[in-house]
Amino acid sequence: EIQAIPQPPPHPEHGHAGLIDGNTPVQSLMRLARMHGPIYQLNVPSPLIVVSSQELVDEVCDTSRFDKSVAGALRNVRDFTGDGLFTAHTTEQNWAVAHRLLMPAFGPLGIRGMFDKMLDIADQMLLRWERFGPSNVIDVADDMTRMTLDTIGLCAFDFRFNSFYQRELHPFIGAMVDALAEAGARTRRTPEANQLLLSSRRKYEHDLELMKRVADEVIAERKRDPRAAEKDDLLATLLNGRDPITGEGLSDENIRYQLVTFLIAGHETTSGLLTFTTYFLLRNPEVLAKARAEVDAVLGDDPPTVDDIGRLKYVEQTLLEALRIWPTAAAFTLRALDDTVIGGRYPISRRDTIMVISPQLHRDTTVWGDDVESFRPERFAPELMAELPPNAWKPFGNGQRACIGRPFAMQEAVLLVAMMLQRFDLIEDDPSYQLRVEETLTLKPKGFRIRAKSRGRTSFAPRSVLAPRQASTER
Ligand code: FDE
Repeated sequence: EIQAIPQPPPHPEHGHAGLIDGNTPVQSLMRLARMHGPIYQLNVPSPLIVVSSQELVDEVCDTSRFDKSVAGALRNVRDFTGDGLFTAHTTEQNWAVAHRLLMPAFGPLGIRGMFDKMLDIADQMLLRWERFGPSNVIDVADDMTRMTLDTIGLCAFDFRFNSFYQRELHPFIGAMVDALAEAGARTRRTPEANQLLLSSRRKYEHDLELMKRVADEVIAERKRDPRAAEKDDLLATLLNGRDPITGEGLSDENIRYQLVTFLIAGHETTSGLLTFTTYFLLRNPEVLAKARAEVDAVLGDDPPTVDDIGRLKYVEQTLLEALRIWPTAAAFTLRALDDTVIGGRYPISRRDTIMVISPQLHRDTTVWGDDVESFRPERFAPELMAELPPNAWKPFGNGQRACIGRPFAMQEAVLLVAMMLQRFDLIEDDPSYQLRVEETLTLKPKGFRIRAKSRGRTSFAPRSVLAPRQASTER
């Protein structure tokens, strides 16, 4: 029988929008799900249908009936990422062209080729931890953000942000964080208010301009590089690639959008993932001990190699479990291709926006059991994973619009966690720290600090990084 989708009672003055805390929208939506169940509708003012049970999410993940919707905050993010991969509509020609062009660069082979660069940056961070010694307090989110920005910069664009040689985070990060926040805030104001708030508007325009400038600088540096023709990284593909189907390349404007897209998507989420994982490892000493034992067995005293990554199974499981509890890209939006009914009774119009709240999905007790809040990487043992019902774990989104950077992010994260455990004993700076999840479209633990005591294994860099020219002279 057709039934209306439950609607929470609106806030007396501000309607449904008044039920959402602008600083923590995802956590507000999770709270509403706990109160009103796995499907509810908010009119903000257009209908937003929030789903969070495995059963309903499985249904809306059917790509023959539903497609990604670029709605809400994401539509505003188009102000700076345009028809780049993340914010393009699936129907836009540029999505399909860029998808075909960039998939190989981020596939298994492409990622293997980035290993030495990932090691280079990870080593910069850990060398710094060594040099500053065990009394130095490390803001984990801050360092992980430097690490992931430098990694995407070097791997995708052969561009060094050199964040570990600067006191402040690169200005791109501030501009990005503020612009993402404003893109979110704008959905909660009327268009008139957005026009009238002059100072926010100027700041937003300034931030957008800054991101554009960084992208242009990266491109200009490549164009000046006498060895540009030898490079085959993501930037080379963007600049020179031709779509095998249409024979087309990307426009200058679209290349800039892709650059900003990869700089944002390629670091913010992974940085949060690494910070949450560090937090969970420190709060779960038995898990930490098990991960450490694996790292010592696989790596011993040697520098990690690309083939070690696949052997660090339990380390990988800790990351998958961190992504279950706090998936850092916490929501994705869909629309029905035609008017339809889900759950056998809830009518959905083509005009509605459907939102999947992944952290709530990942707390579906019918899938994960009653201990959904406990950090138990054992859940992701291969034999148990094979038994998971479909679409129960969605930290990387869905279907053809799922994360293109997944293998990249996982290789980077496994490598970093392994190197960190190989070389340091980690100590929480403030054991009374209470997890605070900060939201800037992505999620991150706020104010989590540690100290790192060297285990006596010192820095190393792979031969290819120390002597990049050697290989060619040997030929
Ligand atoms: C995408 C993505 C997604 C989906 C979204 C929607 O649907 O809306 C998700 C959920 C994600 N992604 C997540 C994530 C997490 C992590 C850690 C990451 N991610 C990472 C990364 C890195 C890189 C480079 C990236 N990432 C990128 C990306 C891109 C480009 C995209 C879009 C795709 C398409 O085509 O659409 C994504 N990513 Fe991520």
